[in-house]
This record gives sequence, C-alpha cells and structure tokens, in this order.
Amino acid sequence: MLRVTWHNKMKINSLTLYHISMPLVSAFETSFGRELNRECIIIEIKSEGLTGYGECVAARSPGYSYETAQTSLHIIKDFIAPLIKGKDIKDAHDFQNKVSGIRGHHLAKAGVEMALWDLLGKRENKSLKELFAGIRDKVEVGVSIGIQETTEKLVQTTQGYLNEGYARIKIKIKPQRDVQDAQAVRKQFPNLKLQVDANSAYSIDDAKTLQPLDDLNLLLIEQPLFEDDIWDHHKLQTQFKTPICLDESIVTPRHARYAIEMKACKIINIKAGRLGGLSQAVETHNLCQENNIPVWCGGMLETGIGRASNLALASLPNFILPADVSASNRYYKKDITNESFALNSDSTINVPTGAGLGVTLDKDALQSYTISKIEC
Ligand code: OSB
Ligand code: MG
Repeated sequence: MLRVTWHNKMKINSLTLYHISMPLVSAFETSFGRELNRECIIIEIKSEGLTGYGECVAARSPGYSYETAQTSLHIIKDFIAPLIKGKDIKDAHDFQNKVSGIRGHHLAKAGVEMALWDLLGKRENKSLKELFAGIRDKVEVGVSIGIQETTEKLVQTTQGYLNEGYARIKIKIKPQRDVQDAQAVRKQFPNLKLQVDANSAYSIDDAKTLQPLDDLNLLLIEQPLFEDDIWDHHKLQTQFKTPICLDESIVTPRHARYAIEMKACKIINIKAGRLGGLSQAVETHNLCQENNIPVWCGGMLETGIGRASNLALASLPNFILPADVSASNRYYKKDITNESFALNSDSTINVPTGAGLGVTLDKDALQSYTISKIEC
C-alpha cells in the first residue's frame, strides 16, 4: 500500500457523479466490440472548500471488464459514497480499508480514489507526480489502433499515426484478424516498435494459430488468453520468445505476484482502474520493479482527467515501455478539460505539473456530454 499520509485528514463533504458519453473521433474496435462513443463516470468530490475530480473508466458494456458505467454509478452511489461521506479520510490506505467490504468493482473504487488524490494534491500544492515521487517530466507514448475494416486500411491508419509522430504502435487483434494484420504492418514498417493486444480472445488451444506472431519482432503480445488463465499464459510463454504481457488478468498486486511466480508473462500493463486505485497501481509497479518485470501504462480512452492521472503514474521509474496514452486529439474533438495534451516531436507527452491532477474542468463541455447527474 502506498503510504502517503494525507496530513490533516480530509473531511469528505459531497460526491457528484456525471455519467457522460463523448463521441470518439474514430470508432474503436476490439475483440470484444466496437465503440463510437465513449461512456464513463466523472466523479466530483468536495472537501473543505476544495474540489477534486476522478474518472471511472467503466464503459457502456461489460466487454473489457464486468463493470459498466451503470454498475459503477450504482456501486459508488449506494456503497462507496455512504462509507466516505461526512467522514475523515487519512490516506489512500484508509480509503482502501473503508471500501474493502465491497468485493471487486475496482473501476468504481479507482475513480473515487483518483478524486481523493486530486484533492490531496490541491491541498498540499503538489502534483500527483510529486506525490508519487515520479522521475520523468515527459512520458514516451504510442497509439492503440482498433481493428480496421480491412488489413489495407490498418496499414494506412498506421502510416497516418506515424506521420503524426507516434513512434510505437499497438494493433488490436481477434480471431481471423491476427497474424495476417500483424504481418502486413510489419512488412510495411520493418523497424517500427510494434505490439499486439488480443483482449482475451484466445485459449491455449490457439497457440499454433498465433505462433507466426513470434517471428514479427513484436515488443510484446498483450493478454492473448482468458482473463483468469494466468497458468495457461505460463504455458503459452514457454512456447513464445516474444514477451507475453498481461492486462485483464492482473486485477490486484497479488495477481501480479502470481503471474511473476508462475512466469506467466515478462511484462505487465498497469491501469489504475483495473487494479482498484492509483495506490494499488503504484504498489503493483513497485512489486514488478523488485522482480525486474518492466511495466507500462495502459489506457482506457480516457478524458483529460484520466489522461492526467495516467501520465503522473507513468512518470514512475519502472514504466519502461511506451504508454497507451495518446494526444487528446487522437480521441476527442473537444475534451472535458481546459488543458489538452499534445504529442512532442520525440513521441512523448508532458507530465502535468499543476497541483493535483494539474487539469481544470471545462464545465460547459462536461455538461454537453452529461447523460445523467447524481448527487450523493
Ligand atoms: O486493452 O488496452 C486495452 C481501450 C479500452 C479497453 C481496453 C483497452 C483499450 C486500449 C486503448 O487499448 C488505449 C488508449 O486509451 O489509447
Ligand atoms: Mg489491453
């Protein structure tokens, strides 16, 4: 547990939840579905004159995670809010203890914890990067490209992002759109930093089908097998020289330990949402660092709120591979933060330096995307 003590406990006065839907600049298709609009929950917490914001990355449908925007609204409003409202919160550990009776629902918990970190930073006048003892001012990033209509379109889309200056590309794969797509991109771009993400679309019986991926000099193969198949990932890793990277399987720091002990992967993707909070993400980072397992920061098509949080997290030392955090314009025409994130010429994005998350909310934009607003 991240032991940053929140000197002067914070009294939580109120929570407001905004269920929003934002049009993506282009559809995002994965092995579990296609999204044209991204839904999420923005959490606003008021505490002793300050306002903190968090983003719960649960989506419209339970494809990546069993949680959805609707289940997270329910869990936050009916279970998390009553445990913290009117109470003093000492630190992230205290928050995690208070919600420990709620089984699972990590995306919901993480959204609330993010708002608490934003409040803490504002109160102490420190950025999240400072609070986490991050070491980088900018983070190397790449783009995660969804499954395209055709392989030719995928090659074109990749070229487009390379033209914009991205130096690492991840392509989504699914059965029938795997080896051929990856081979085509590799053939066109022999030296590109390239990786693939299957989002749990295969079982160990598919090892032979996937084998040609091993000859493409990929940085990693992300979450090829089912979420609860840590052991089968071990079996797969013994057959592949390419590092296997786990995303969906790693839902607590303990799962990271299981995967490391079982040699189920060589790399771990860290998402604060999936792990149940930034404190859990930092703890997982530390465990991986102690075990020489490099990590990188995953993305969930975040708004400027979640993107600021991801960049702060990715400033920690063991975030060695490029992050799935792209510039704001890769996702949205109009974001909900006044600040937008741009790509530097060296394929990096700057880590925010302002207090807390270091971003401010564009209230009009937020309102225009809001489907429902709940006061709790
Ligand atoms: O598996 O990494 C994933 C988006 C939604 C759900 C799961 C994933 C993703 C991405 C997007 O790959 C990465 C990004 O935010 O750019
Ligand atoms: Mg993934």
